[in-house]
Amino acid sequence: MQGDSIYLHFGDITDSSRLNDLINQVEPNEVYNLAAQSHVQISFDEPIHTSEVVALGALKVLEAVRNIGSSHIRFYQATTSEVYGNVEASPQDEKTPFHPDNPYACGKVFAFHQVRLYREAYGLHASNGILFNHESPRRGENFVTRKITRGLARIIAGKQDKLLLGNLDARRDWGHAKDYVQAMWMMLQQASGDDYVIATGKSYSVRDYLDISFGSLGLDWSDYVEIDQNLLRPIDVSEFIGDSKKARNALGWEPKISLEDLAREMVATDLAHEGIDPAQFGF
Ligand code: F7E
Repeated sequence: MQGDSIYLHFGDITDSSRLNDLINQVEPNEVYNLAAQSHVQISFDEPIHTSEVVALGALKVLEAVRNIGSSHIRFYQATTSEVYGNVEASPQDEKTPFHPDNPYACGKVFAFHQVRLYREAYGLHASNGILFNHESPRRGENFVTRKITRGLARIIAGKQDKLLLGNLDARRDWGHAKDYVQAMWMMLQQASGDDYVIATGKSYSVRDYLDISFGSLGLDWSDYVEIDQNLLRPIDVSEFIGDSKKARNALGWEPKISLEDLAREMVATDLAHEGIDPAQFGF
């Protein structure tokens, strides 16, 4: 597919021969591997598919990059705060031990080490961005922030009465995807590859996110939210909070968008999707 400056090539991350062909054909300067089955709860239901995509998929892209034999290609791997799992240490930084608590996170730990190995063994300019949760109005509808803002907009539109959720006590370090994509790019502009934690350093509960988003429309979420036991995970990480001092010092990166502004942007966008003018609510 061709646009003004974007070419979209189709391919499957689990298909090595296609990846080899594409890397040969495109001859990229930078490769960002963001491909994943990235939903934690789904990874409990589909651990094998998740591992094929998340773990072996990353290795197949690395191999395709190595096979082309071009030393100029720079590689970014989307690693995740999920690699830390329920560790005692808080906040988590690049030295915090990994303790993955779901199949998705196990696959990401495998990929993390492959990236490090390709950097050390083959001299590849390869970086792991250990990104904590990052959200935007484009977030998939089955992740909690978007599920909440979309559900809220549908409640206002009269399309649903209730919002079913799981663990409201979980705490996450949520940032805006726009800030985090900037960090990915910054990593590949460095002289050599490395591993960096990207996080805001602040953690909020799902309850806090409900307060902010429903509160922005003057509503009390407890009038609408019900707990669905099926949405509770076999293990859920109770709190993530990241320390991104290394990225702040080495890359000069810092997050610019607050959780309040992110939630308001998501609420306003979901209202607009329902044909409701967010200005009615003072947005
Ligand atoms: O859950 C709780 C849930 O699915 C956040 C992915 O991008 O970030 C994301 O993983 C929290 C969890 O994201 C519902 O139990 C309550 O404690 O939005 P989430 P996640 O699992 O943190 C990391 C960094 C990644 O790498 C992942 O790929 O919210 N929660 N009720 C719920 N979560 C969902 N999805 N749906 C609920 O109804």
